[in-house]
Amino acid sequence: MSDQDSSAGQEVESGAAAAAFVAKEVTRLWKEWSEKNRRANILIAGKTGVGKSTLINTVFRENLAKTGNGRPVTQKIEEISKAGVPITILDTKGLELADFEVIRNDIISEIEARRGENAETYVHVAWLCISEGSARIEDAEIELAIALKAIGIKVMIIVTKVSRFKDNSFEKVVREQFSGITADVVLTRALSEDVYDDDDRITGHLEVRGIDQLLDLTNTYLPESQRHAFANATSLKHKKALELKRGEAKSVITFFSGAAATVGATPIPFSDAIALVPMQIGMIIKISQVYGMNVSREAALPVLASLTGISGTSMLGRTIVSGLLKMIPGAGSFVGGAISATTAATLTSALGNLYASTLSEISERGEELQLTSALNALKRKIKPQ
Ligand SMILES: Nc1nc2c(ncn2[C@@H]2O[C@H](COP(=O)(O)OP(=O)(O)O)[C@@H](O)[C@H]2O)c(=O)[nH]1
Ligand SMILES: [Mg+2]
Repeated sequence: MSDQDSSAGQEVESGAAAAAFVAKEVTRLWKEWSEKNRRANILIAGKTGVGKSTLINTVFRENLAKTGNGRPVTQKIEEISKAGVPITILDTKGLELADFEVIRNDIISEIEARRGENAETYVHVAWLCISEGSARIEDAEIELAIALKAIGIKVMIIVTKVSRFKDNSFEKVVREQFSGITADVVLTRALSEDVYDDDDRITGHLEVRGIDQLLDLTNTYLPESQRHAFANATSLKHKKALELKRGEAKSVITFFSGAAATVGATPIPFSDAIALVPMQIGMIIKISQVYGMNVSREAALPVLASLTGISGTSMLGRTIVSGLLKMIPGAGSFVGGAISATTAATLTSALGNLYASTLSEISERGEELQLTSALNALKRKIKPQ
């Protein structure tokens, strides 16, 4: 790097000590963020075959019901989760009338057991699935909705395998029967299908539908601290998912630029430049994760370093920050190793916004998101001054 960089800040900054500082700071910020943003847990109930697994695979990324781990919690409830996807689905096998009592008691006591000390396990919302084709509503379904409501769970009725989205007569019946019990009724079609005439000729095509509305409503019923996890877990196949992810990326940027603004307020044994590195690493990783990328802290550090065209860890912080300052027009300057609160925040949010819009554009093109190529695209966006 240039002479200007080597004269900035302290002359002697041991790479190892700086790296240790960065790691510690990333961990601290990570913890602070994680205390505000927690895992979301959704209960999904309904008769066998109504389309619960299909719905889970459509709504969430990575075909969650298919590829996730299913762990039997009780005889009737299975817990579905997957490493890196911050959502847990409690899938109730069947809702068969013969042993309805057992199933209902199982569900209610499982929900209550999850209300212990650990807020990570709470059930936040319930999706009660009823297939349009069943054409009737069972007393058991209504009873379950009442029991869930009684213990404070928001219940959404999901009508599955819907053929008609306008003037659906079954929807009217559902709304009537569950009036006053449920949070809302959503019509869904989780699989696309061809339409045939009497002679088996294809006469039309029905697209997946209703998922955007399901995402939208579920998001509003979730507590605020679960919305980040929910946005993360949703599949980019859906327009609404991209919208939720964009919103969550914004809150990541606000959080980390806020943290960046406090640089200078806390004395550290290095130049301010190094103090910014944890914010930027944390921010890049969190934004990546919102978009469903499996990026670890360890993986992000060298890639970020390569973004600024250097390798190795010595002088990492200063090099990254001065590199970024050069790349982001109008971010301010970095004189003598000191950065003002405004410059630190502006720099961080400029980087965050550019990165988030890069991911958003890649997603809109339907391309796969991958850290190195995403960061390269970001780098191409940032014009040198
Ligand atoms: N046509 C159509 N079939 C669906 C839809 N959702 C589920 N299915 C089919 O219904 C069957 C049962 O679905 P599944 O998700 O296993 O139901 P679960 O027992 O409630 O988990 C499967 O053959 C699915 O392919 C849908 O929206 N449209
Ligand atoms: Mg299933």
